[in-house]
Amino acid sequence: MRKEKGAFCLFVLFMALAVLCESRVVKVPAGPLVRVEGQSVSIRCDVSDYEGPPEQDFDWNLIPDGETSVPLISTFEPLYTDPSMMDRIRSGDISVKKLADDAAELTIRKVRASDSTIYRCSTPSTDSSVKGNYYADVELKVIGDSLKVAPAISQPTVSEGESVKLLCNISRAYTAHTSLSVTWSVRKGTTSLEELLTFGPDGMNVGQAFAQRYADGELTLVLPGGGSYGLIMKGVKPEDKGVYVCTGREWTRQPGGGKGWQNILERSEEMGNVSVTPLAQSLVVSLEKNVTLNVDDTLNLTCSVAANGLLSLGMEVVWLVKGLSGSDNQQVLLHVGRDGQVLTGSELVGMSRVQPGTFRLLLPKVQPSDSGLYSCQVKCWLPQGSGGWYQAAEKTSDSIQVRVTQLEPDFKVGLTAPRIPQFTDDPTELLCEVTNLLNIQDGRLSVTWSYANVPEDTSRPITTIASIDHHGVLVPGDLYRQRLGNGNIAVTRSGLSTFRLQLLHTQDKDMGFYSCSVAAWTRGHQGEWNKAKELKSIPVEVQWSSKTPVLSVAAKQVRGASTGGSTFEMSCQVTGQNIQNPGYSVLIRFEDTAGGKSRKVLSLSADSILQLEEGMVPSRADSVTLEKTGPLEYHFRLHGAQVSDRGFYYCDVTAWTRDQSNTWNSGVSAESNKIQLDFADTGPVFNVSIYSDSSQVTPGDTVKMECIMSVQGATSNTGEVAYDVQWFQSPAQTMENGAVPLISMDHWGVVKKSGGNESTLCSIERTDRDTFVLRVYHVQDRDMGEYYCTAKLWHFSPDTRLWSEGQKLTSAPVFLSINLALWDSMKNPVLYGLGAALVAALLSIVLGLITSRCCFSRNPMHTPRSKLMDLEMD
Ligand SMILES: *[C@@H]1O[C@H](CO)[C@@H](O)[C@H](O)[C@H]1NC(C)=O
Ligand SMILES: *[C@@H]1O[C@H](CO)[C@@H](O)[C@H](O)[C@H]1NC(C)=O
Ligand SMILES: *[C@@H]1O[C@H](CO)[C@@H](O)[C@H](O)[C@H]1NC(C)=O
Ligand SMILES: *[C@@H]1O[C@H](CO)[C@@H](O)[C@H](O)[C@H]1NC(C)=O
Ligand SMILES: *[C@@H]1O[C@H](CO)[C@@H](O)[C@H](O)[C@H]1NC(C)=O
Ligand SMILES: CC(=O)N[C@H]1CO[C@H](CO)[C@@H](O)[C@@H]1O
Repeated sequence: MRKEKGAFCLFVLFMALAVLCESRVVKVPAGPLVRVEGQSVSIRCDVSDYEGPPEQDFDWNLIPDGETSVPLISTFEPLYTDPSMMDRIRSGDISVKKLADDAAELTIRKVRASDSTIYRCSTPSTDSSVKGNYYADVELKVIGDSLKVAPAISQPTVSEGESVKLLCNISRAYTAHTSLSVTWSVRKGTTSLEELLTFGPDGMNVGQAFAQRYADGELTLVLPGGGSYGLIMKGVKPEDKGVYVCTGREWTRQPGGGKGWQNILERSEEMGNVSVTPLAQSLVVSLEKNVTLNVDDTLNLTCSVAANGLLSLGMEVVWLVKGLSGSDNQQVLLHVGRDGQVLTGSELVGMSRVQPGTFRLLLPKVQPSDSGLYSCQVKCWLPQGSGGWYQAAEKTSDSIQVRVTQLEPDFKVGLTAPRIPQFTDDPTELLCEVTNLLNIQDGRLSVTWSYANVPEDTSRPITTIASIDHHGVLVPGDLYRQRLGNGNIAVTRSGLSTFRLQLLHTQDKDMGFYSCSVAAWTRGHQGEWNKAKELKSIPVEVQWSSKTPVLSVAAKQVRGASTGGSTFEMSCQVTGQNIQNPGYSVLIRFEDTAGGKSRKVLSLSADSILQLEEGMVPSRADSVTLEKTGPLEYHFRLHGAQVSDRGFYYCDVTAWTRDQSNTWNSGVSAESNKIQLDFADTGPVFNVSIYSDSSQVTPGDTVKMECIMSVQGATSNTGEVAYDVQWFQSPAQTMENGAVPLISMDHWGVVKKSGGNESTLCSIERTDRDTFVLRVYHVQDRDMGEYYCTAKLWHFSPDTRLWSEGQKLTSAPVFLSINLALWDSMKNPVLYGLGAALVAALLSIVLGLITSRCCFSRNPMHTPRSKLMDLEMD
């Protein structure tokens, strides 16, 4: 049957060949076919241009060495197979299948390495003649699975904007007839793989999502060769984070010589996690510490930026300032763009880029209004795409405090005491000196003096003595107002920086601690004065041992008056202690009885002015003296002590000190012991003397004779003495024999004349208290003779209020002589005789002068008697 059929086929073939001159063509795919062990391979075999029946048979043989042929399988003969291959045929591993009359396919389900050989497809001839080829060979190569993918990532953590290199090494053992491809892809989160780029086997393919970035040049393929494939991804962004996967594929050409590729091997390896640190996370913007500047200084602030990938960053810097008070708004001081262009800001402010990431702000000539909280804001830009940028992060530094202050005045205060009192009432002088004065410019100083009685005790109030304010006005403290007002305390200023406090009379209560407090005042913006600094001196202690002045006076009797009219003397010795440069005034006081009423007698002032005090009658001024007889000794003398002077005398001494103005100020006083002046009251003592103005009278003249009493021991102003006066004309002896007085006046003023001789005419007159005048009228020769007066003293005792009789005294005699008629007769001869004697005397004088002249001799001249008065002329 087959023969028939074959014959028919051949016939047809023949016919066809006859018509077309055809010849048989057996065709298998072009080889070699490459398969990996275990993979399946199907080899199709076509036959055409044959004669005979349309249905053809196919035999597959193996040609291991090019000559021997090992039958493998046949579509026609089941027993065709070589026994060595039987098992695989039976197991169906190797099979053949008719695809059409003229096509069959050999399939090996799992190729083995040993399957690598030449496979021959042959068709038994149905042709009328042998024409064309009856078989075709194709080589099958079974290779091992040697594909290896070794990925590597340059760094697992990259910063935003940086690049990451995704490296993939692919290797395989067999390279002929196959091609490789490498694919980079990423899995973000749980989503499926996203392809970045595939290289090979023909050309390159970019994943859809990455097309733009590839176009922007952010994906670069690096092919160093040797199976190493790198992909550099630039400008990574946080969303690029994920697990990167590298897939290597081995391709073989599609059977049939088409353009397509068949993937025979594929291997994927996770390259690892790439985590992207956002720029915002690594960006640190900082400013330095707080600054304090003086006016006109330059503000110099440095803003430091730290970030990963600093160099590739574009930075936009904004300097912000906010006033110090909470209500102030933040303002932009300076805004510099990425390209260094100033977007906002005045010309005064400058910013420089010291080095990448370091910006320096300079603001010259700062004013207090520039004080504030400064911060620096940095916006970081990263390149994106072709020439584009995007803002990746923005950070503002902590603000620092800039304080602009005026230069504070500075100085030192020293307090010294040029004068500290040694005694109460001494002057005190304190000097408050300001030194090392800085930054005062047009400022001023004020001073406040204060006093405290204990040092450094805050619980005790400090008393303000006075201030000199910054206008130079003296402001007295309340408690010192009066003493400042009367000049007792002086607060002055000398020069710019020296202040003086003077206490003219330092009192015990002024002892304590004095300090001065100096304040510097500066002008504010509105011209107001502000106290910029105040410093207090260390207190100075004003202290002296407060010795109370002691004054004592000791009186001593120098001469006691034993009788009335005698002299009384006493001295006072003054002892002063703790009195500085004293002067003493001495007052003599008198008391009738010890402890009785005191009268002032006489005083000697500190300036040695003697004064009779009101307790002494002016008429006795000459009776008392007070003298300074030693530095501290005073001498009092009382002449003619009277009864009324009896009593107690003592010194009342006052110590005086001189103040600044040299006037005396009284201090302590002291009284001495009392010295008694006492004597027995013997009544007044007196002398009587007689006086006549004319001792030689001619008869008929009136003669005047005075009986003068001088009284001592009694006050003489109140008529406390009186006299019984008698005039006698007779020799003293006769008087003693009971002569009769010529005339008398008793102490009542009653005049009595002796009645006997009528011829003597006389009168008696009391011209003052102590003078009694006797006048004898028409003297005759019988009136010639001795005259004398007697006087008996009467004195009034204030104690007894009675007149008492005192001594009786007789005066010396006075002689009254009378020129009789003899004198008249002798008058002329005597005158002539005297005249002649005078001429002779003159002549002798002239002669004597001439003689002395001629002889050039000088003889002492006889002084003429100037006065010739002789009352006793017999
Ligand atoms: C990839 O190959 C290069 C050179 O061929 C080699 O230097 C590198 O270490 C390899 N990397 C890996 C991950 O094997
Ligand atoms: C990648 O990171 C994710 C979480 O960040 C983690 O769950 C995963 O296991 C990591 N994969 C690799 C390959 O390290
Ligand atoms: C700067 O000054 C402010 C305000 O006085 C203060 O709170 C801050 O601690 C200061 N900072 C430094 C670094 O001294
Ligand atoms: C600013 O301060 C820095 C140091 O902090 C210094 O090097 C620089 O010279 C200063 N610039 C000016 C203008 O003072
Ligand atoms: C009285 O005179 C005598 C003699 O001249 C004299 O010594 C005496 O002191 C006088 N007495 C008085 C109290 O004056
Ligand atoms: C009383 C008395 O004295 N008489 C005399 C008066 O004067 C004559 C003359 O001188 C005397 O002789 C008296 O004795």
